[in-house]
Amino acid sequence: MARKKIIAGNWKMNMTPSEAVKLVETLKPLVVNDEVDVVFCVPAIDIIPVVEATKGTNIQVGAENMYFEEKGAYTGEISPAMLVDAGVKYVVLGHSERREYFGETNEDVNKKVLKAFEHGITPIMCCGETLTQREQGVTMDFIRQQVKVGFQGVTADQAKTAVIAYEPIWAIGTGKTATTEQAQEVCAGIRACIAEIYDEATAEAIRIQYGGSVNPATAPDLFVQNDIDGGLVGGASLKADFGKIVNYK
Ligand code: G2H
Repeated sequence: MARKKIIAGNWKMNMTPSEAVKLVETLKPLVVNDEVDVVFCVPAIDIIPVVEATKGTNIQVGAENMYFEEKGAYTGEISPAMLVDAGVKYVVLGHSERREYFGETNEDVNKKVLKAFEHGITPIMCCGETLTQREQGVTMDFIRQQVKVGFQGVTADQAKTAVIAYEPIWAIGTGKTATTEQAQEVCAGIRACIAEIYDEATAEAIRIQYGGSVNPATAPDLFVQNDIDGGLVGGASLKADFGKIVNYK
């Protein structure tokens, strides 16, 4: 069965709650496409107003992070149960900005991935290499490690429903999109890694996005590649461009 594309906005630390509602109202008519899963991953404080504002639409709401404990003395953190109760369906985990600025390790990401599944939230687990790693020719070794550790303890049935976002760090917010060939090559490598960990059926089912300066001009070529099942979109998800990306065909 063909995999359904998933195109997710990653708003990052943008949009106050009132700005978020205005943006949803602008984007609502533009992101209608039943052939694609459309997700808005938004700052924690925007989740409740965005869930409310997207009711009755095809838009699903995601979080940008989550803690791996159930509850307790973890000042400032957000639990999986809080997200579920607020109406969240997806959570971005292990984004390179979380890894770089907040010291998240592959092991932390793995704990979060497991916890998300436990609560029925679909993880969008990010991976990707730096420019130095690409130049040193270790891109796939590095990403395989991120995927293998990130998915430790995840069952095949869970993995089939997961989303992996391949985001080369050198292409994030820089305006440099990886070439279609570069993106397809790594996404195929990630799928092969999933086949090794699990089996072909799991590799065929899991959805792999490309992320990194996706825009309306680059999306069409990227999203028709065999192993690219949509995108995780940052900057362009904050404007009407996101509608064009969702309707990339
Ligand atoms: C990569 C991407 C979204 P942008 O981080 O996750 O952001 O499209 O701005 O490069």
